[in-house]
Amino acid sequence: MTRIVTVAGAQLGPVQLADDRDSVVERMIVLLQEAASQGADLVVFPELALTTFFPRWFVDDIATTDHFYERSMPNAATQPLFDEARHLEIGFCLGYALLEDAPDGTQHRWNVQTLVERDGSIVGTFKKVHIPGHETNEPDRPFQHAERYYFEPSPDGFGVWDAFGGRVGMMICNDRRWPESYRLMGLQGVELILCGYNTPLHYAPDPSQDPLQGFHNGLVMSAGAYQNGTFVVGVAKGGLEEGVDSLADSSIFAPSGELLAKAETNDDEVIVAECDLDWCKQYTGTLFDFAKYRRPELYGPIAQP
Ligand code: CDV
Repeated sequence: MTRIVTVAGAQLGPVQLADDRDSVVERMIVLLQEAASQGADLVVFPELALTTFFPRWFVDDIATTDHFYERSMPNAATQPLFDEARHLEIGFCLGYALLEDAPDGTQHRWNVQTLVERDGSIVGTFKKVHIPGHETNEPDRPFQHAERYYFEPSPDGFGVWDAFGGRVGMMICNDRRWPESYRLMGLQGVELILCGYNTPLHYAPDPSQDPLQGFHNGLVMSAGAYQNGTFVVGVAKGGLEEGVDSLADSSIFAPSGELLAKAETNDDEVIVAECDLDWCKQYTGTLFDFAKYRRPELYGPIAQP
């Protein structure tokens, strides 16, 4: 039996502060329908897809930003997306901010992705592991990247789920730059990694990296795919959002590290690739046969603080 999953990346152009969730969900439904018309089984949306990238602003009272977070998934605003996906028998992966009330009365703010199967059932929700940026206001920057103020890092790490006939993992934006993200999923037999991102083209701590954003984006995902024998799907919210220009370049990489599809615009756009999950075995069963060739007894320092 073949295990071909047709995967679409549903890149979003900018979502401005004035854009409400209903208008964003409408755009996402158009992308979903376009992906379905191209035979997609699974559509991947960007990180924090439902709102503007609010960590670019610092506020003294974090509670004034609660409206950027979802309290449940699905909810009234996203139900039309869930309904249309189920109608089209297409799965999806959605990035958003989640505000959780814990039983002990504490509140938790997470940057998450939820994976939904073709029958509408929720497969799992992944919390971002590597939280970049800063936790206090840095007014000398042209814009903030205060993710470390707005989100806690995941206490769970990288999971892999049985879904879409294969082994599916998730990571979010900055996670894609770390080899450990891919390897931890690789050790769980991952065949398809889904990643949404918002990557401003300007990196204030070292602007010499600005012209390299596209290169680094392709470099890490291609290498992560090859070294772990897995497909990798990276999907951007790109373009000029509230005065901040962000990388588009949504891409799908094969287990060979080869680029299968790449967005051409900075706007709403669908990219599609047929992913034969059995291709992974050509790498995980040969060069990257982990059980045979890894030397974990020598890798201890990697996991030391
Ligand atoms: N949303 C992100 O995680 N962005 C980071 C930027 C700040 C470096 C990224 O790794 O693309």
